[in-house]
Amino acid sequence: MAKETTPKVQTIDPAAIEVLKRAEELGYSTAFSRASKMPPCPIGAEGACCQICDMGPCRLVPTKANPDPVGVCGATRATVAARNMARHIAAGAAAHSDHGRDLIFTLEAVGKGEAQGYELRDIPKLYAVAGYFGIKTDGKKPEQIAVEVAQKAIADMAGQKGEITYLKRAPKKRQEIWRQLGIAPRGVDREVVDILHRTHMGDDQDAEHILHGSLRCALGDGWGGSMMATDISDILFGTPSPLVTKVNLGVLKDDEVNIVVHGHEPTLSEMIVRAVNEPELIEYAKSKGAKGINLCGICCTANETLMRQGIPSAGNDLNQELAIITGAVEAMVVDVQCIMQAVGDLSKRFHTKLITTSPKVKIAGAMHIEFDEHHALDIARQIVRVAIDNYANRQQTQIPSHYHDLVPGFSHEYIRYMLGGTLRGSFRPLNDAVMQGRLRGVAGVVGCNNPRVAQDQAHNYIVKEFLKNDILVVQTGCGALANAKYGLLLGEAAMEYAGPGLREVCEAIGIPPVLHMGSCVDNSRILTVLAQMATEGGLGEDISDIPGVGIAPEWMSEKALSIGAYFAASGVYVLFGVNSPIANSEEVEKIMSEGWEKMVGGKMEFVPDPEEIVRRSLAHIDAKRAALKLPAYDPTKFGKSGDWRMRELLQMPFPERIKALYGMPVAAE
Ligand code: MSK
Repeated sequence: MAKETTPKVQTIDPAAIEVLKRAEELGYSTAFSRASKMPPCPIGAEGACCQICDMGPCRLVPTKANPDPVGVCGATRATVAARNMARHIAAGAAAHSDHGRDLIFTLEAVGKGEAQGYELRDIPKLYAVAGYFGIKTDGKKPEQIAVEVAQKAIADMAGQKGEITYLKRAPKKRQEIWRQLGIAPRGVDREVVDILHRTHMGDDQDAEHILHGSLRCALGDGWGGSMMATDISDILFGTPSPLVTKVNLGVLKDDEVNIVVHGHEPTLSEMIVRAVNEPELIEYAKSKGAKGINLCGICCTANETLMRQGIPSAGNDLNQELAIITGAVEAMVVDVQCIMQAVGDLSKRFHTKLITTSPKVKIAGAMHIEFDEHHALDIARQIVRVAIDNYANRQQTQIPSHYHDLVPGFSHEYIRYMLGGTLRGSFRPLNDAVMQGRLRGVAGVVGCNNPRVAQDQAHNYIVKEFLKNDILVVQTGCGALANAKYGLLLGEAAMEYAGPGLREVCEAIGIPPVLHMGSCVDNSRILTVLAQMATEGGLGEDISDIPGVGIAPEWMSEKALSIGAYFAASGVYVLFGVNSPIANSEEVEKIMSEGWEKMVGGKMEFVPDPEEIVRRSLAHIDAKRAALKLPAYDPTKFGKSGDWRMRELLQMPFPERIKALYGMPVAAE
């Protein structure tokens, strides 16, 4: 029986604590309370349950009498844990890549002039993507190029033989490793089917071989479906660059119609952004007694509109129920992925209209207004009207006052630009900072919230430890929102949390020490940064040479496992928190750690203790520095410059300050 916990134990977010107390008073359950009452199934949690045929389900739990149990068919613990993991990875890859597919269809419709409301916002990026696909652009209109890019991209996803086009965006050495190992992915669709086939009853039974296949599938996601989703989103909606916006439940407004977009796909939410700014709809909201329309987001649909349009975010994944419990949400508009079924029932206890919009996703009791890229703006207007009409039904509200500013929008294009300007954009200064030891290394800290651990706590702890140790952090998804809530995605955070070398880098370039790089599919942007660092020179020849790590401290979704696997296959050491879904098989743990490291240079480990995650990360980064023969990390060499020095000087009493500044004492009066 799980121990029931209190809001203060379940989250470190003051806004969430406030709303969880309200939920308790009202007697409503949330993911927090349900997780605290219902312990995870101990058999499933460790990957010990096999459900792939009707001779089972088999529970492969070792006992004293039977230390090495097998299933009815004879499947071992290693086979079952590997199959379960491979299926999770395939499901995650399918979700990301299908998201990419829908964007490709929208791009095609825009090119053909059949998509109402959309335009091609980043034409240079369209040309760059056309270049990857070998499409000739001379004399062609952007619309025609868009159609050709879309058709090539769809064919790429469905490729049956050969390898996906974007693989050539990886460093040469990495491409060769994949080809030699036979894990260069064909189309992601084929790789997902391959995993579902090979893990069917009576097929692949060799744990190592099953997991080998899962790497190929994950690569089809990271360097295929996800990377295309990112590129095409940028072409359609603009490549992000930094702007200032806000995050947390305090962005909801008491006197305006609140619309929350939630899920992952930017296609409809971008049209809703347009609709809420139309004078006619604003006037309509005013005619219903509201002061205006307030659009905000949850999860990754939030990240998409946040980084491009500055639309505030009401928070990360575990805030979805909490937003409704404020009583202030007129409509929660959901598309795909990470939408808890509980929001259906919960929305009925308030006045909130839950509106499903994807042809793939319906929730019992929700209103369904189906998205169609051909009429997206009209659909967006219809949704906004539903929300406005619902304003009159609002009852008592309780909106927490907490929110924080953040600066999102660090696309890899922007990072390149900020490191050298328009004419000399390059990753050279970043590589130099790592080589000098000013930066000890780099880390991607990404992924979800999980109510099995205190919301945001591990994200926050790990990132602060990295900053203290002069590690530049990049973030995506709910992890980025987790740390944005506490001010870590602001320039000022460098002064407060960064070690001396990282602080100098942030001051010199004028960036926060934690860079928001987008939504879950935008982990592909991190792959691009790593590829460019590897090819820039000075940090080896491959991603696996770079002193860096990837962490998912509070993961919960299958997409996170696909992301972890494609980073490992790309040469990165990846650590997951919370629990280990392969704990029932030491053999599988060894394959994914030592085995993968020998084979692809990256590895994936599940380490529930955040302190141990930091310890292993620092050891790995230092080992990579030593392998590159870089100077050992020494923070005492840096940090006596810039704003920090100015702050020290300003804190000195007057005579000492003059002496420090001019090297001479002040003459006595
Ligand atoms: S939304 S996959 S809870 S990061 Fe991308 Fe957040 Fe994880 Fe969903």
